[in-house]
Amino acid sequence: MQTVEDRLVDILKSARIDTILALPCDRVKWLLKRVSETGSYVPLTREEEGVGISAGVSLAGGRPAMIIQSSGLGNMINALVSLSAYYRIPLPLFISHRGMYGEQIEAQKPMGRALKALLRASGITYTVLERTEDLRKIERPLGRVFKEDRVHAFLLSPRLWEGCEGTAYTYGERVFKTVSINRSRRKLKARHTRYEIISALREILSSQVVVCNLGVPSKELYHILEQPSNFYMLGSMGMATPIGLGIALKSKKRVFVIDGDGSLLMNSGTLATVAHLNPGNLTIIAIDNGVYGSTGNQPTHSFNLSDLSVVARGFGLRSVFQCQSIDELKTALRSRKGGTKFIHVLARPGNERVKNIPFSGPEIKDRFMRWLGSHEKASRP
Ligand SMILES: Cc1ncc(C[n+]2csc(CCOP(=O)(O)OP(=O)(O)O)c2C)c(N)n1
Repeated sequence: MQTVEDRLVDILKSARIDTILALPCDRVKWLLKRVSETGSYVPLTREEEGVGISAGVSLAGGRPAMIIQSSGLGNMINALVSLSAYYRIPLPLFISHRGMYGEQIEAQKPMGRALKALLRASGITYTVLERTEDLRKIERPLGRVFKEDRVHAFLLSPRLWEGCEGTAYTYGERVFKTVSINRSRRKLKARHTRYEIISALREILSSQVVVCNLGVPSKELYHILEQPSNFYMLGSMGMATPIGLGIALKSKKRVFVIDGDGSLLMNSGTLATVAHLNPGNLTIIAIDNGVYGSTGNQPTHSFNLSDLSVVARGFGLRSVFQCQSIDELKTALRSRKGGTKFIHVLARPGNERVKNIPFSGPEIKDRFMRWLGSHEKASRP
């Protein structure tokens, strides 16, 4: 019997879709694996760029489609309405509809609830796909997208994937060819997983402000070192470094950000703002495992191509370190170079099986602010 993924890939093929642009969601990891085997997969750094690339593909006579998560619609709404819809450039969107049907992550719920209203307010029609029988509902609106030059969204309910077991992304050893600023290439080897790296930082991060990337990184930190000064991110991908920057500007405390390659690539411009403000109490630890680890290990462009330490230097950061071992990471953390530190740590893909964080967003905020407030007061003369 054909799987849901196979059927979807067939539907896309028969609609002559030739470019499938995607930013992962855990629920569609099997579908993305199938799509990556078709040769038409374009991995994105941010949903918004997918709208631009799709427009270009259409302008040149191609047929694009995008696969994203509901939260990603928030990242692309301006481009979607002022480019695709306004210019009448066709674009079918396959949206993994999170925040409903047994959702475990509370932070997914606000965007999940707003999704249909946002689409309606933007004049974008949609079709809800809840069960495998609903796959039949795709063909006609998909045909109209290209016949009538429109945007149309297909909302993929998590229910659609019930019982699905596909092939996961797997990796051998990760050897990263880095380009140093003087353009010589050197080979670096990733030795540790994210969990091993955070575990090695347990003492250093203890009683410090730590803003942690969403998904598995925050869950791992919770497991390794739970403390009220941790700001766990439950959503808003790409915001760890900006949040840390804001705290560092207003607080005298040392601020650590644990960020990820996928999240930094989604919002890399923030490194220019960090470089501009350059607060000396901010340290960004960019754990680069070369994949979107939390959503099924789909490779990011930093797996063997983009070098985040060169990116950081290019944006103007001055205290930039690149590490392949925990010893190197600890040496970088001890360095007395001034300004914001950006520490690029090469990591192996892999997630530790850890429990969900039991706190809500407002709880994380309240205990964090209470902790910071009392500490700031205690250090006042
Ligand atoms: C706007 C948006 N798009 C997609 C997602 C789904 N998502 C959650 S975590 C994640 C991967 C983050 O990757 P990275 O920052 O490299 O961290 P890692 O899990 O690999 O440590 C993705 C794609 C999301 N939460 N928000």
